[in-house]
Amino acid sequence: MIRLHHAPQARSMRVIWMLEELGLEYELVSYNFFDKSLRSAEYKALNPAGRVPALEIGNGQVICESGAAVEYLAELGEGALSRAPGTPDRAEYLDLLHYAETTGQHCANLTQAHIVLYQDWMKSPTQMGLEAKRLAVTLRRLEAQLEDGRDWMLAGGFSAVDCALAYGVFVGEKFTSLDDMPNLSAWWDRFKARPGFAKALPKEGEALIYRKDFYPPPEVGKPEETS
Ligand SMILES: N[C@@H](CCC(=O)N[C@@H](CS)C(=O)NCC(=O)O)C(=O)O
Repeated sequence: MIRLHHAPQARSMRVIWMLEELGLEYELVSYNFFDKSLRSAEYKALNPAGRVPALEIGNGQVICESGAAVEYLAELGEGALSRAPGTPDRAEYLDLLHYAETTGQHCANLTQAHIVLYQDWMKSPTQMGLEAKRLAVTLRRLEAQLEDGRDWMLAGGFSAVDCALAYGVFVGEKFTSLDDMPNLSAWWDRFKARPGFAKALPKEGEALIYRKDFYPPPEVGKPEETS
């Protein structure tokens, strides 16, 4: 039995979406992102970096990178969510699958800046503003990807790429507006309408990383404007 170690609103959502899309049976073990349970010796035996996801796939094997887990799952069975070597979408498939972490890193940096660094003196407004802008730039590449009217990120149809990128949009819209990205907003609506989408959302009573819908970047003036 596949077992997924997960924290609500974290990158492990990508893996839940894949498992749901594939209709695979799995056990979900949910952790509180803040209570240090990801730092326990027991958990670190699974994922030495103390992060989620950790995907137990049997025979003692564990995948600790969400992108690798998504790719591994995509290749199971008929491989319907993957794009095999030699197929027309292959290069774009790999590129976007890994691009998910380019969006993800800004989400992680912004989460740290707005939430993990909880005291004002810990925060850098300059860095927060810059990260929000850099996140928006990465999302605009996805807006352009959909410019030709396709429904999903690859012209050939829904794939693991959509599941991988969805985390960056789920968290990304908490830090930057999608209002000027109509293609991406419509893609996001389509993604949220898929039957497996809600399975990755936090359950009643689970600790949330994000308690607000939106975390605006702080106002930062240039030195000459503030003096
Ligand atoms: N590149 C890794 C990053 C994993 C990662 O940093 N996960 C975050 C949650 S989104 C985490 O577990 N953070 C806990 C921590 O940094 O203490 C992946 O894609 O799986």
